[in-house]
Amino acid sequence: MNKFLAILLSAIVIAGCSRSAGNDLLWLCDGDPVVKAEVVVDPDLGLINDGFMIQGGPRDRVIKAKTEIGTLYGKYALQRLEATGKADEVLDIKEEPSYERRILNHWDNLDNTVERGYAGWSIWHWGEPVPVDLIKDYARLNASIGINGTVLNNVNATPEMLNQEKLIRVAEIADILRPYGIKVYLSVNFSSPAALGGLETSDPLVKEVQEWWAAKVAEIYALIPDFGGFLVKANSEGLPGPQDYGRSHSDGANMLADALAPYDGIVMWRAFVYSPKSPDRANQASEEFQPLDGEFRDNVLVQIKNGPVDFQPREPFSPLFGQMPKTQLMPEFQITQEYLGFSNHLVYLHPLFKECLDSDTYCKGPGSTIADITTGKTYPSVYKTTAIAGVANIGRDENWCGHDFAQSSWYAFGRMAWDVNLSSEEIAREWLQQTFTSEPEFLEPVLDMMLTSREAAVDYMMPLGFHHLFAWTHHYGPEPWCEIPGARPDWLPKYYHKADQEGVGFDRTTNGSGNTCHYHEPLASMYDSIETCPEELLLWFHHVPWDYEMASGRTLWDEICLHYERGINTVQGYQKIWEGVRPYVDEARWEAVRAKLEIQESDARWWRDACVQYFGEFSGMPVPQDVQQPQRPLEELKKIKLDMKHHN
Ligand code: GCV
Repeated sequence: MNKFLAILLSAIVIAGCSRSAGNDLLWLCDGDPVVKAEVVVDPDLGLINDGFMIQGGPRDRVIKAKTEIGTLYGKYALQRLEATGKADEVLDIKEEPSYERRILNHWDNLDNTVERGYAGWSIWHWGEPVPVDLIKDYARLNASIGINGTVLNNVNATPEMLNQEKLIRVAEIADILRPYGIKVYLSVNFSSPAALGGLETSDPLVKEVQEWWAAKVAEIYALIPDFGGFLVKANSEGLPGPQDYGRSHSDGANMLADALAPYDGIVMWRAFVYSPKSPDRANQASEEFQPLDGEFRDNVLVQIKNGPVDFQPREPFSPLFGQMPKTQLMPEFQITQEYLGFSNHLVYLHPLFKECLDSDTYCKGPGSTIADITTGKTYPSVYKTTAIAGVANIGRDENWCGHDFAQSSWYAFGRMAWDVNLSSEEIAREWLQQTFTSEPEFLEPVLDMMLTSREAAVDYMMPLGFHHLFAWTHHYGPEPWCEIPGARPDWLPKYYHKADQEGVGFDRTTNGSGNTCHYHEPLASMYDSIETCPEELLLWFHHVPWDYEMASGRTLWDEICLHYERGINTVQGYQKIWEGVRPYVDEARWEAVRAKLEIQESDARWWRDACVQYFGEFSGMPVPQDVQQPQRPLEELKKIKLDMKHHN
């Protein structure tokens, strides 16, 4: 038999492009999705995982891969090249994924609400008939950008998720996703043996508990032979975990890993832990996890949020990435905009993601970036697998994400997981071309809008290292004054900004919480000194006098006011850009984005008015003359209480 398992010479209609759920305006659905190429599956090719090659000119084009899924990725890549006008010449492309596992984390609950989801109810339609076409569309979109795994349920997991009835439903979803190369994973609740299985304990070192998990895992694999594994949030924000029994995170993770190992399943154990007792929330993950370096099984990855606190508009990278050289680590990003204006604000997130991945931890000398560590380049012998996670912003909304431009961050997450070296501009450009048009009069200004949008949000929400100034529970608008009787201090903005008459900012230096020591040199010294700390992180690491002279020669106070104004001006500029590109966009999408920009502009002014007036009470300094003065009185803003749920 010919060594090629399959050779197809045909017009290839990309499988599943059914448009059944109103998706004609998404990437890879615009225009006629037909490409001509010979498709070759050759297991002997020198390619990693599901990599592919595209060779030849338009008349003799060949797509080669070791696997069927690799050829599918090749077809999507060729289609993307066609859609972006790059397929007319002779091609010689070889692509291999940066991460082996490229995973979406859905924070979807069994009642179909979505934690921090702003695009409607869960697409899994729990308790309703399986929406086969919708899930196929979801699978196709994800496969087209290389995503190959999905955690179906919230990390705040209910034990009920592991009921047999639920697992049968999960198997049905897995069957729909499989042809697109997407594996299913589940978040599990650590106390499931007691809560669901009726055992007296969920102590990971107790034999009956281990047997319970082994039996549950066997049940799962009988239904889903290619099941990916478990994601676990343990001893975090009230969720149970091994520490409830005096055991460590590694005891808990390894017990689950042993149950999954016979089936090649993995455990993704989250490092998102913080105890109210710790003097600095930013230190907590390192304090708990660094001593466990080297203690985790080969099929465990420790999943770390990009920053040490919680998906803020800007944080330094989590120092934990540089502190566990003997452990497989994976980054977690938040695609859903919990802290970035929900689905109301246009904020393209790739620059935020890339800022983290490109950060040099110096853990093995210069060049030890988070991308290199987590793709296994820095410590190759430690990494048996590699993975990256993004908290999904997907819901049942017609446009999937609530804001047409929020799709771009989903798209960017997938493209980045496939190729960490792609720039924010490359990804944004190709997304715009496939989703809207390649007309330069549209493309260039809108590209500029996307590329500056993250920095604009930092400016109008939390410039210069401010963080967590958000309103209680929903995290939408500003509430730096927030006080909730009896609340955990580290859930309140004052814990983070520490404003007083002298100045503002969290002293995380060696004289303060000591967080700067969690970084390797030269970063530790750089962050520790107010002179050398980058201004964009100044108030993250330092308590700074209001009249401190900034690089511009202005005082800190004046710079704060100017940043807020700059953020507002930038959004007002976006409104003008959007007016200008009206001829290039269909009316429905144009109007939807226009309406969202109006909200964003008004919110930016709300942020400025709230923060400038509130902090002005501490600084005692006036808003500079050349900056627009606040418009709404602080007392009025303090009365705003939004009744926002975790989904809309
Ligand atoms: C899933 C933050 C969010 C929570 C989220 C948590 C986490 O605290 O506000 O909604 O819970 O992060 O990542 O586990």
